Amino acid sequence: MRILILGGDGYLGWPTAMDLSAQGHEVAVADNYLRRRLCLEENIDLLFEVPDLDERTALWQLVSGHKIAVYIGNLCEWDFVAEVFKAFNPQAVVHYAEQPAAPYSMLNRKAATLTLNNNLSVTANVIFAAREFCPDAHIVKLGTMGEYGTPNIDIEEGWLEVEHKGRQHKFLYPRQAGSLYHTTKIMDTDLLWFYVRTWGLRVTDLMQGPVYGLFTDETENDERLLPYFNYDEIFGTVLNRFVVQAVAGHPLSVYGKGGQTRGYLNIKDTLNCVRLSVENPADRGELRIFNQFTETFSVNDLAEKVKEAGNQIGLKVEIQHVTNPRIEAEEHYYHPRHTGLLELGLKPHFLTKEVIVTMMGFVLKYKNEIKPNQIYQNVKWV
Ligand code: USQ
Repeated sequence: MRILILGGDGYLGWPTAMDLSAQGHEVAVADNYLRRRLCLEENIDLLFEVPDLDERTALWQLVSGHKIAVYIGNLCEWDFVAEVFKAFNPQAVVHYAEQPAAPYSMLNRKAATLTLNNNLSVTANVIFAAREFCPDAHIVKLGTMGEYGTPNIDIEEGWLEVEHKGRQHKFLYPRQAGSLYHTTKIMDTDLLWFYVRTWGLRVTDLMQGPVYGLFTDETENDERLLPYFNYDEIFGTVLNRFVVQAVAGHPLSVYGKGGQTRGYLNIKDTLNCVRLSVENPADRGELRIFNQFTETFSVNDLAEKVKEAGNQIGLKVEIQHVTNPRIEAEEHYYHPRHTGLLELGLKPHFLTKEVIVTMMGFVLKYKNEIKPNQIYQNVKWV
């Protein structure tokens, strides 16, 4: 298939591009390096530098023999979007091209406005481009489990059958997010659902939990192909942060009581979920929703796992409960369903001690590059 990956420079976009290309699909990536620019502006350092898309795709062609086309430009601008869709004529579009960090969206008004404008404009442009240039193409959109929040009832897979005064109707499952970033994902889902109903688009919305890890089949043997690895408060996800903190000898930063529970997945499973979705498309006029995670853990569970793994390789790991900078429930019910992707054939990679030890072994090589001032950046929800 011809698969266009929007946000192809990112933590997940680049590994997805290589994975689909390795399966023999014809892949193109589009990106404007927004994440790199925001990191520079906020003085955020990555654990290691990563080459730009021209260099990465050249390297990929060298090691795999597969070519990935690169389009550099801003997907908020219609002319660029139109040019890419006309030139590549995709059969599937994987849409990662969003400002992806909850803390960044809560930094200040400018960051909030950028998140709103960027995320909603790109989604709208993807919808308009699909309709105009490739109405049969399948849009695979990265949403987030955070759209649902932490309700006191079971979370269904996208939809809820509601009975009211003796009558029944199926609605999108109620959404109540915990950050502006997560709220833009709710708005994306609403936009997609409106245009699925109105124009009969073909859409899969993936409600993804926090991702951890670095290594995929394509990067395991060549570290030059690795994705970004953020461990800072703004762009780093919790398990990746804990691994770096453990290696640096910094206490693990558990926010508040640490009972916050989420659905997590290994980066390898992100790629598998996206591939399964692309290769088994939604129907025309269907908004298909999958909850994309493999296991649920509280922050306390993760901290304990990282501590145990660290101890196994001789690291002294402390856990510290710090004041929670976020507004979120710290003890709550959490029971989300996640059967759709398993039914499509997903074989999960679970979070074992070995997985954490392997990550630590890699991060240890960069121990001297870790900057403790990145760990807290003082972003507060209030
Ligand atoms: N947390 C800590 N200590 C830390 C960092 C985080 O206790 O040092 C807690 C947070 O308060 C939260 C949980 O760990 O309760 C997860 O935080 P996170 O930063 O790993 O994840 P989050 O901000 O929710 O966002 C990440 C990705 C985002 C994706 C989302 C999936 O950055 O792109 O959409 O995970 S989900 O959380 O399921 O909505």
